[in-house]
Amino acid sequence: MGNHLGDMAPPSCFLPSFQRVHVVVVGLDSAGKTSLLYRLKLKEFVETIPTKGFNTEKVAVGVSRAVTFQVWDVGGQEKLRPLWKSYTRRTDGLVFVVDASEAERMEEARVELHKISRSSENQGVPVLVLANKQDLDAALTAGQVEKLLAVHELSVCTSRHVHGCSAVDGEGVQQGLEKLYHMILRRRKLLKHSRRRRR
Ligand SMILES: Nc1nc2c(ncn2[C@@H]2O[C@H](COP(=O)(O)OP(=O)(O)O)[C@@H](O)[C@H]2O)c(=O)[nH]1
Ligand SMILES: [Mg+2]
Repeated sequence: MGNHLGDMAPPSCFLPSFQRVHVVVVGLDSAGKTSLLYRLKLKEFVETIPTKGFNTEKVAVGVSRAVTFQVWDVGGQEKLRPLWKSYTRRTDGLVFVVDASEAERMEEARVELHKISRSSENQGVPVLVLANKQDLDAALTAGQVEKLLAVHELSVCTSRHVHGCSAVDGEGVQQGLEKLYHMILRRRKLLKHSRRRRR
């Protein structure tokens, strides 16, 4: 799967739109972000190469596949993480992917999750944590991942959900994104109401 260059300007079609749903997938290197993107796009597991910049695809979400998400998958290596902010600017939702079989990297993941979610532009942006690689015996459950990432310590104005999944067999991927979609809709409604009240 082709990698786009990381130093390209973030896309201009990133502006908020009520027709489109923009979602950015971040997380440590090797968590399975690109595999999840192509599982959603192609409905199969594909071998990936480490992402140097980003990949982006339109994917259909929901039981009826009625909602189209533009999903941005951003490289997770340490040197690429400062770029996450450029992609999450004005995003509708954040997907934070963790390799649930790597308990020893949960602390590193916790730090990055809190950093990106707390950044000023992402205040209140709904967060879906995907505890990926549930097909492996060593995988921690969604509940265990939730605790280790201290998800309850995210800002109270951030709706969040932790879902177990596997890019290999596709379990839990669509369900997780549907949950994110509902959180995004709820936030849009709240923002609309508060704008009306201010007028
Ligand atoms: N067992 C298992 N391996 C996975 C899964 N998702 C990704 N991988 C593997 O994990 C490695 C990193 O995946 P990749 O999608 O490139 O991770 P990224 O760096 O987060 O984009 C690859 O060897 C994948 O084949 C999964 O759900 N289960
Ligand atoms: Mg990748």
